[in-house]
This record gives sequence, structure tokens and C-alpha cells, in this order.
Amino acid sequence: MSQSTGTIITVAPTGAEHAKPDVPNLPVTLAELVSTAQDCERVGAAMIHVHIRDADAKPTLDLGRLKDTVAALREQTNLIVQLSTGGAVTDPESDRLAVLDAMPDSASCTMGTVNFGDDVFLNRWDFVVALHKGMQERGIVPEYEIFDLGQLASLHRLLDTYGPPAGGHVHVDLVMGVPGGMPGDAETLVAALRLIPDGATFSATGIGRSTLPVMLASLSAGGHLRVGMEDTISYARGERVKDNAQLVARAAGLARIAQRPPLAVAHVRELLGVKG
Ligand code: KMH
Ligand code: ZN
Repeated sequence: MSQSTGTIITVAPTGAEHAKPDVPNLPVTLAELVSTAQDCERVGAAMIHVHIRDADAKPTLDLGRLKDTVAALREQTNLIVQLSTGGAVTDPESDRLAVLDAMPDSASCTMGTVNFGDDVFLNRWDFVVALHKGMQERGIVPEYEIFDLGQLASLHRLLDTYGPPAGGHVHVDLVMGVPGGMPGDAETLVAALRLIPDGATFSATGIGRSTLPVMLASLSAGGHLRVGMEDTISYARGERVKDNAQLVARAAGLARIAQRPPLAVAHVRELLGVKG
């Protein structure tokens, strides 16, 4: 694992799980997403992990909308644009693979199947390989999403068998505290470190009430941060999140306290091997 003097802050503003009527401040239109992205960039985010919604605010992987989203975020922000290939648990593999044709800077690549609350988030080995190769062919930098520790063993298998990712650098995101995946606590984060490939960087995010323990543990362990309303809609006990920028600002403040301030976008591009 490689250490860094600063912190990469990724914002995951929307996700596929929250319903707009339940969470009215969730950014779901392109205008809301761009405005959120700009606010988050101002307070320290360098990368945005994007899920999009359709005209009814339902999750979609519509390729035209994805291309428009990538173009708008590139025009109106300086952020590294990462599209989710995870989508929603109901999305077919073919649509998830086609996300790569929107040509983002980066895309997520989940390293295995995991129970996901009452659902199953299916990621067959052949599908993971197809995503990895698809990104190699297109020059898209993957972020390997890890929901459980065994998925880090699968990452070693993937890299040993199919070679390094586009950009040459391995970046991992530990998604902790999903019911069905690894718990969101410091002990589990430390256990994961032993399995992260040499030279790789990692970020971590804790779902729901594991948000703060995971953020503090990741900063202590030299890791980076992902925050956003995809992962939590609660800011503190009994207090709803106001907006994504509130979560990014808190992460940036804690990173400064940890003496590892938010890294500028240009620095993050260089670190992750993302073309400028
Ligand atoms: N929405 C989850 C089923 C990713 O974006 O790559 C999957 C997910 C992971 O959010
Ligand atoms: Zn996601």
C-alpha cells in the first residue's frame, strides 16, 4: 500500500438506492448533479462517483444520458469523472458494461458478489474480467470496489492474470458497513490493509452509521476518503444531511486535522494515472 501526504476526497452524491420522494435533497437531475459537483469541488472534492436518474428520478444506465452527464461535468467542473458500473442491483450486465462507452475518466469495478441488504449485488468473475479488460482497452482508470475481504484476494487474481489497469496504478475503494458485506469498523479496515496490493492507494467509505468510524480509521491508516449521500443521508444522530457539500466539507476538515489536506485535482490525476 502506498502512503500519501494528502487526501483524495471522492464524492458519491446520488447512488441508486435512495428514492427522491424520501430524500428530496438528493441530486437527480443533470442540473442538480452539476450544481452539487461544483459545490463539492469548491470545498475539497477531487473526484465524483456518478449514478444517474431518469426523468422519473429512477436509476438508469441510459447511454445517451451518461454521455451527456460526462460532457456536462467535464465542461462545468474540473473533477475527475467516475461512472458507476455497479448501477442498481436490478441492472443487467450488458447495460453495466456499456457504461464504459460513455468514456469517463474512471469507472467502478466491483470485485465480487455480495449480499446487499435484502438483495444480491451480482458480480460474476467473467463479468469482472470483462469490466477490467474493457477499461484497459479504452484507457479508463478503474476504482476497484471492495465490499468484503475475499474480494481483495480476487483483485490479486485479476491483476496477476490480466495485468495492470489502464494508467498503471491500482486504486481500491473499501465500501464498508453494507448489510451483507464487511463491517464498517477500524479493525476490519486494518485487516483489509494486509490484503491491498503493494503500491496501491485506497479510499474507504462507511455506509450509514459507520460513516464516521470508517472516515477516521481511513485517515489514521493513510487512506483516502469517499463521502456522499449515496452512502449516508444522516449527518449526525437525529440530523439529516443538508447536502453533499456538507459531507465533503466535514471530510476536508478532518483531513486537514489529520495533517493530510485534500489533494488538488491535478495531483490526484497524476497519482491515479488519470489523463488530464
Ligand atoms: N448500487 C450498488 C448496487 C458501484 O457504484 O460501483 C452498487 C454500487 C457500486 O453502488
Ligand atoms: Zn455507486
